[in-house]
Amino acid sequence: MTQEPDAPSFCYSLAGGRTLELDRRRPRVMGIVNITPDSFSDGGHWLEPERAVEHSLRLLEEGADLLDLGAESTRPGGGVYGSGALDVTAEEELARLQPVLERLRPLTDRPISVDTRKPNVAQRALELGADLINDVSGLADPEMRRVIAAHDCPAVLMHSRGELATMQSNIRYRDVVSEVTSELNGAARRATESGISRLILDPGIGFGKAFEHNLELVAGLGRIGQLGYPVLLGTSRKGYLGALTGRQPEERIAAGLATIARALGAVDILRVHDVAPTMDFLTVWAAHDTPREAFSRRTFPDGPPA
Ligand code: HH2
Repeated sequence: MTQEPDAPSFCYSLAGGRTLELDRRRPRVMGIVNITPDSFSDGGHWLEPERAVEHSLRLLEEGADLLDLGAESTRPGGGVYGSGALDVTAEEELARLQPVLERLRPLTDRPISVDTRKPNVAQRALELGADLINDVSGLADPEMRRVIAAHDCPAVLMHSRGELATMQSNIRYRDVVSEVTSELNGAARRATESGISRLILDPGIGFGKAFEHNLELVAGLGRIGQLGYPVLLGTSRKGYLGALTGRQPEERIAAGLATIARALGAVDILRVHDVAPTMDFLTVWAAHDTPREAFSRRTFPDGPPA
């Protein structure tokens, strides 16, 4: 994380009257809460509302700057996840999400994002106090754009190509970084024209991307940042890290941290399952740029160690 004096910063006001301050010199950490039976790495762990709330509070205690609640698995089909996630109706998605959001909202002032592709789920989530919407289908649905514009809230616009069920077959790019950047630019323009003024762009790691595309996108993230919006990266526990290391999803923490190391300086939000190790990583990384005398007495009550 180089301390570039001209690193961009953004201050986004949120639907709930809160704010999200972003500073590329110190990316924010978004803790993932999957209220699903079938997410690729933690399906079924937090399906019970009490357990999802407990897990959310734990991630906040570990230092998450914001949370991302998702009640539908979006693991793509056609690749390592076989036929991919099962379709979930809006009713089912809301039945999972609502009790968690209702209990969690009064317990934290940190921003809560909701990961959904469905405008009516987004609408209800915003009424229940969600602060922003994360849409893995890139705000392609005009009704989703209308809901977000009407609530005047920020949105994560993630890149993907094709339908979830088939996007991991027949993947073709000539130059993945240029093509993803240009497609994100087009989608951002459509969103802006629909009245959405605060966007966060995401290359969509693993969504319609082959193994090498994920590596190229992490290394080339700076190009997406040049579009002038904050950038979110979601590599946590993903399949290509398993292909590189041979490890199961929960064992991919170190692999995920390596992707973060590559992205630092070009990313504003890190979407992760493993908040505590990510916080440790960012703290120690940043410490190398901090003069020793600047460490506070809160960090070292007896003064910095010799
Ligand atoms: N990845 C997943 C889900 N939502 N949203 C954004 N913006 N970017 C991502 O990379 C992204 C996302 C997949 O991860 P996870 O939520 O853990 O899995 P599942 O979709 O199986 O619930």
